[in-house]
Amino acid sequence: MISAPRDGPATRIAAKETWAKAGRLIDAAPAPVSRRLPPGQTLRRDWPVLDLGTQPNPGLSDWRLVVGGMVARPVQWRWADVLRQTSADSTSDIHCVAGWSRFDNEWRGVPVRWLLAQGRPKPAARFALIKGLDGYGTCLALGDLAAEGALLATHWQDEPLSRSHGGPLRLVVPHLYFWKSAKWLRQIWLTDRYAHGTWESRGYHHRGDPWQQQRYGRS
Ligand SMILES: Nc1nc2c(c(=O)[nH]1)N[C@H]1C(S)=C(S)[C@@H](COP(=O)(O)O)O[C@H]1N2
Ligand SMILES: [Mo]
Repeated sequence: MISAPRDGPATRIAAKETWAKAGRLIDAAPAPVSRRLPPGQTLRRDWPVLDLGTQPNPGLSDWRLVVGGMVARPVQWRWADVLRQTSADSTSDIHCVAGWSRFDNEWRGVPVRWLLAQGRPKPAARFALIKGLDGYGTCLALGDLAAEGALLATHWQDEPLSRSHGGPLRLVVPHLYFWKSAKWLRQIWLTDRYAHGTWESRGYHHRGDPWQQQRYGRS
């Protein structure tokens, strides 16, 4: 049974009209930058390029993305398959463990959740080993990889993602330090246990939450 709300739509519309006339919240102070900037970070406007010294340049005809390991239905996409998937926009801030942050990056790509739904992770799958074409690797908990806003990014600020920033396709997991966002994405391998990637094996944190300053160490 649906009971009539005590203040109906007309009352709510009237309230909003009053707020609009009064300019409610317009004069509220914007959130201070520090509330958007995690501890120890410095804001920059440019976008540094960080890699292991090589920038792969895959021909799109040979390009493949593989999702395997503990999945019921392994996925292998060609570039044309990527273009056929659901795409979404997501604006987020970059936080690099090296201490710089960059606000308001407009990404477009395939939601990671969509990709995982194709692969159907087995119940025992808990982590994902991510590999880039340059041999780079990183490891994420499946829950972090499947977070709202996590994308397989094809575009940045309405332009195809440049090769230097990981094009044609990179991972973007905005709530973790940027080293978890593998460039030149090649493979996602689901497992039941954590394994070190490139930076994790060199002392970087297994999770990397910038708000908790999870830069180094394993706990
Ligand atoms: N394949 C690959 N992905 C990678 C890296 C890399 O060297 N290779 N570097 C990581 C690190 S440490 C950071 S800070 C970001 C840098 O991304 P950018 O060059 O687009 O700023 O990519 C991450 N993903
Ligand atoms: Mo980084």
